[in-house]
Amino acid sequence: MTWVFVYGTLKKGQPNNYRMFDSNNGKAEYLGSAFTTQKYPLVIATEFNIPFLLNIPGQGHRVHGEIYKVDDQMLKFLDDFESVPTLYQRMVVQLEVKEWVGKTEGEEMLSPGSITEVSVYTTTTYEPDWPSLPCYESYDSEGAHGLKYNKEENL
Ligand code: PCA
Repeated sequence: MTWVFVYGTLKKGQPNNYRMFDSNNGKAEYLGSAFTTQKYPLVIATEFNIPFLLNIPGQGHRVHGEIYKVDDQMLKFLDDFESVPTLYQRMVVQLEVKEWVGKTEGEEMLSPGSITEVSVYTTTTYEPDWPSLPCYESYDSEGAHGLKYNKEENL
């Protein structure tokens, strides 16, 4: 089992969340919500309006997202889906817990305010203009930015 922090289209209410609850892809369980302890730029880029957390700590906002526990099959699915290592790279990020609902037996219980380290799909290889794009604290495909995610098939 691996914990994954999602901040983009995999969050609840976002276009790819259902993929984590398709049993053909493996298993995922929502554990809680959190913010990155450091600031990162969360930008929306490419013609497909894809959200990317750029690995530039100290720039942007503390990014809001959700922590899921996933089995090895789901982790493999997500790595393929996110085109690791070309489009995204999975790295560990430090988080401050906001809400915790995970209750699985034997599972660590985290209270709001506690600090944990979790895997996240970030990107270290980006176009030169991406760091100067507008940054968001919490991604919403339907947000006021008008940049609706439009690549449901392949990403
Ligand atoms: N999917 C991953 C990375 C960005 C995206 O759209 C996520 O939701 O965290």
